[in-house]
Amino acid sequence: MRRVFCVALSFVQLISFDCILRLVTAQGVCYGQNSCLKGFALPETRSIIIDTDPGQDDALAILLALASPELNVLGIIGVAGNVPLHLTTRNIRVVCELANRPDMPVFAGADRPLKRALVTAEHVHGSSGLDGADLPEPMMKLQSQHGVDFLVETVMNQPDKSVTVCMLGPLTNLALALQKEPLIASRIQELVLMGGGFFEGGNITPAAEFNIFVDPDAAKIVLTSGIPIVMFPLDCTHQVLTSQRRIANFRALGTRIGAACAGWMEFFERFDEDKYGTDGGPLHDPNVITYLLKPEIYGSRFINVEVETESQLTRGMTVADWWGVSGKEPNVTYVRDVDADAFYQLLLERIATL
Ligand SMILES: [Ca+2]
Repeated sequence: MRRVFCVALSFVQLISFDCILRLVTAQGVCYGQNSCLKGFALPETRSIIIDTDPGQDDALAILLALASPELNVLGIIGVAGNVPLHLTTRNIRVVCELANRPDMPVFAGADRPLKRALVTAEHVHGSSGLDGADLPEPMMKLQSQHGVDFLVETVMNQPDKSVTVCMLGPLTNLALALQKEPLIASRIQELVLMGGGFFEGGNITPAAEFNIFVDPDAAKIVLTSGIPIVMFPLDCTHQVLTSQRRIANFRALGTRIGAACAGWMEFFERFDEDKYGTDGGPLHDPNVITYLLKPEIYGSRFINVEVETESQLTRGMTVADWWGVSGKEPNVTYVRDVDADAFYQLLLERIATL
């Protein structure tokens, strides 16, 4: 009986939760996306847009999202960050093809920060941004629509508060989208972002984390937008370190994807091991996706966070009012604790299914 149920569940997953959702909604059973599925013994699906600047850790985050049936990835937008835009949009497509998802809509977004010259991080990620795995040039094409227009259009056209935005790089595209259509702020279900740091200090300057440092003006627009924000700062991501054992687990999958993940992590961690004196480097971006799948492995506090945009010394610093001493309204769920073993177990389990 149980086996029959599992087979039926797999079949149902194959025909897509969206179809079921539309069917159920059409019959007038319920109206909200999440509430609809609660009556069924199925995982809830969550529609997400990923905005990213791959980056080896971005690549792992994208693979995790594509491997997770609970997530419906509506599209992936590239932004200039770790490497210039023509490389981040290439790398997104490399990863989609690696995951056998050449159908995924991929868009080019902003090629520079709002007000400043682009700062990149080839010293961490290699000249391609995705060094460490030998993968072919992508065949799939970029969409012709600009990524910012895709973001605005999707949030405005999908049901209210049904789209979660996952930001894995500088926040330029979301800031441009907010400037173009301020109404998206009240329509986005949740914004989950990797960026910032307070207790750990910075990783590109003593005060600033890279994503926020590259475009602090965009970060200011986003942090003051009123969107519900969950933030993964260095204070959290520095706890999820790769290690020889964890990398070996990916290689032991015996798949092309497992080998690519292991190669990326080995490349990526060399720089961080030297920098931090640790065994392994922090895998920043996948936290944004693991949070959507297993929020219970994280610990957070709802606090006020502001970004410094002026100071030469502390530009891009995220000032986190952890103790509530400013009297300012909280605007960010600031994640500070993580169960690192549970994080790696989930990442490995899901990527093993690709
Ligand atoms: Ca990134």
